[in-house]
Amino acid sequence: MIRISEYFARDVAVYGLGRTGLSAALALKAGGARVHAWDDNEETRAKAEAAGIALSDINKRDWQTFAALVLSPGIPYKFPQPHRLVRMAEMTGVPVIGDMELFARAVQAMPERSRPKVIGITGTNGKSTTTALIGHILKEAGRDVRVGGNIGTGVLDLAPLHSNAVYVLELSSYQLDLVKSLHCNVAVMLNLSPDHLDRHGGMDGYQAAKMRIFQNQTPQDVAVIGFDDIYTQSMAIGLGGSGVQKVTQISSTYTLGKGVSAVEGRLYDNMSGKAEFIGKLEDCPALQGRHNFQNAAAAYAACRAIGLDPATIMAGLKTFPGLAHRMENVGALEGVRFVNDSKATNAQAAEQALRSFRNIYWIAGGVAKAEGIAPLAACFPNVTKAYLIGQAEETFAAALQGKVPAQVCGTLERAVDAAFRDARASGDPSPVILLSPACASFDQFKDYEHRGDVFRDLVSAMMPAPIKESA
Ligand code: UMA
Repeated sequence: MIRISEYFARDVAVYGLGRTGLSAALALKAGGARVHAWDDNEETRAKAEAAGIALSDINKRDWQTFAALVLSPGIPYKFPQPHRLVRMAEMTGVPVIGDMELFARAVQAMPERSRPKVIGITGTNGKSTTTALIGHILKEAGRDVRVGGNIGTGVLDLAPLHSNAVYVLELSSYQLDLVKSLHCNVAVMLNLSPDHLDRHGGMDGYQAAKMRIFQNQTPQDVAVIGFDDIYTQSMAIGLGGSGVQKVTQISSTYTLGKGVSAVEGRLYDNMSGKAEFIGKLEDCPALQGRHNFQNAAAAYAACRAIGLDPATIMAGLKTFPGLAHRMENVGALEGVRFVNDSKATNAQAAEQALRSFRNIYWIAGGVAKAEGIAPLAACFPNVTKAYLIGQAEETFAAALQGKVPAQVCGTLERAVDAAFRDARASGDPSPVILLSPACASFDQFKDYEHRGDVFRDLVSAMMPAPIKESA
């Protein structure tokens, strides 16, 4: 745990006691703050109490006494409208911050020479894979590395700050909205496309939240920026021109005049303006597909920025095992393969999986993004039938009408059952049951990890029990 002593002997409200809130409450308590912790969910409150956090209903407290409100990223901050308690904090002049801000300030409070290095990773798609990949490469290279943030481990749950450590942090737009002091020695912006627009009041707000990853960078720092979409292209050009930090462009689409390219999986380092061939990504089993080439190029550039040599990075790319919930094979039964791609919370992310397989029995749905599944039309020929769940099921069924046979299933459990029955009976060569929802999960699950875990459990429950050896 990273102890937070900034609020020693002061009152701090912590609202939301999921991963973020609970770790923040424990870190603040360990640093001597008087923590007033609350969650609207009874079960979550009970878990927090069991972890040693005394509850205090902040709805009924005197807000003038609070030095800060630590807000969980899932609770609306500005849009669609600020949560009632956020408005309360604003009215009483209480700063609203997130766990990432507590981390950032703890780092800034250290003498400059003994601060750990921070690599932040954001973007619409691929940020978890790139975060895990950078963590893996650094670990294999013998670095003291800690991986957390949106990827699943609350940042304050990571091992204590240490001058030789490297913190590799996945940063969501929700988390970036709640951070002011974070200084990333290396900031990675992979790509940008419309996502979470309801939470940011539109694309401008979403982009502005993402841009916060670059705030506080200095000329010694590096911004690694994708060059494959118009949003990040303009960021790369804008930041490059400003000269505030060094900018390394990366691309899986273009052979860049200066930067790191991974076109067709051939990784080239052209950062000095003289192209050097680094390796073929076909030798990296967990990094197939153009989206992964972009992730690999970004990880390469970030690790170079932190001082690793090209051969060490290439060795790490080759041994990367891949990520749970991202095109994860979770089993095969009677010739039917099950793939968990629950992390695909929007159409762009789902497209990667839908392009990678044929004879797909596609489980989709949940809370749809503005673009729905229309951008996936080019992948429909790969889909034999769709099984729709959650809030989006009727809208998706209408979008698929006349293009792909679809069944409205309601729940994931019913979708898995129906898909397996059809896939088994189809006689298709190598059918794949693919959970790649193109939707957020919050209507039926805690988050996309919970959705993927439920899918994995449903698949495991279908597997024949192992034959026990007699004694
Ligand atoms: N709550 C209330 N009142 C409300 C609303 C919520 O009390 O009105 C409570 C809920 O009961 C819950 C807590 O607030 O206990 C919600 O916390 P949270 O949703 O912020 O979840 P955490 O467990 O803290 O997880 C967060 C990230 N979740 C979100 O951003 C939604 C996790 O990212 C992250 O791994 C974790 O912090 C550690 O950093 C998940 C995610 O889905 C994986 N992220 C989104 C994405 O990737 O698209 C952004």
